Amino acid sequence: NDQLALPVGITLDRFIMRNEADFPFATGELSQLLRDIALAGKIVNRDINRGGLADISGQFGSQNIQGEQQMKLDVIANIRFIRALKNGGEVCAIISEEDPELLATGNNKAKYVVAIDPLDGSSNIDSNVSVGTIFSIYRRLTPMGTEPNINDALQKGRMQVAAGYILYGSSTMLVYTTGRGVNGFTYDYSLGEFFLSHPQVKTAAMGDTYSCNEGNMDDFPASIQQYLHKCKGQRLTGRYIGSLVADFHRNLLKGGVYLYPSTTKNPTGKLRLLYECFPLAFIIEQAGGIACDGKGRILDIMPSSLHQRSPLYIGSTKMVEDIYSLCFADA
Ligand code: AHM
Ligand code: MG
Repeated sequence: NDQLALPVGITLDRFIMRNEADFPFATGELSQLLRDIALAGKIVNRDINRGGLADISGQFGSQNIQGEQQMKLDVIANIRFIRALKNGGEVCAIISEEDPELLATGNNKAKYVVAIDPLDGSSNIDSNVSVGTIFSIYRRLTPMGTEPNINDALQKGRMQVAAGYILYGSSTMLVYTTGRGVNGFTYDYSLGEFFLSHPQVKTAAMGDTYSCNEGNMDDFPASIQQYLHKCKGQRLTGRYIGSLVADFHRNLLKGGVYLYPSTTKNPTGKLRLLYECFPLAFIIEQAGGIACDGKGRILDIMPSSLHQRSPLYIGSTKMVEDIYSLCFADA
């Protein structure tokens, strides 16, 4: 019976609305902003699913019949999210991985600032590997009604109001937190809706998976090399997709640790604080895990530039603490 096959869970919209009712002074702006992001995510999801047809239909990243280069999916995703955030009207400034400067939306009366990586891991698309969108939301620091400036985006991770990601994987999921736990929603294609599938996600204190690019092992700090030897000694499982959202999501659900240390090529690490490390650190802490850069908590770092990088060790608390103590002994 088809009727019975329909999901009966809570939709993302309803969930957001219910949660809003818990805040006595909520104006609905954050709720609207989350809905705007979810809508842009649905559109990008559609673009990605058609991405495989690029070569035969002359879409993303290929040449069209006039010989002009078509836009890459990460550029398209950037346009989609920026358009949704601008039109939504709740955001005064955006910092995107795709744009070097802070982007003022012109909505000077809006109170939120968004940092976003519109399509992380996009180099994986050609081989049909999962990719993701990562976002982080802050309250602006400059007074409402004025032009936003760079200081609105340069806040400690701890100041985030909400953060989340969309994983375009074997199924599409949106996972987010507003500081009251982490909830995950799975996209139902036939209905065009996200449904609550993973309420109040908690990560294990100890996992059996470690994820890093071991090809760089000889360039890692001694403490991290030592940690990896320990993982192997304990016969832990090595899993590395090379797509941050996918690696993070697996470890969140199953327990484990993700490592992106400093290397010779990337002396301060590869991943970006504002739209990669901070949002995932907020999520992991809300799920009972932890994130550090080898010196301290990720969420306590005060960024000094928009595209600042940081080493990242994130996941199950016991594993990250283990890394931290080795780094500490090394220093
Ligand atoms: P990107 O923002 O240019 O896509 O790079 C970020 C990606 C992450 O998704 C992934 O975890 C990491 O880079 C992989 O890096 P590497 O190929 O060095 O292992
Ligand atoms: Mg990225």
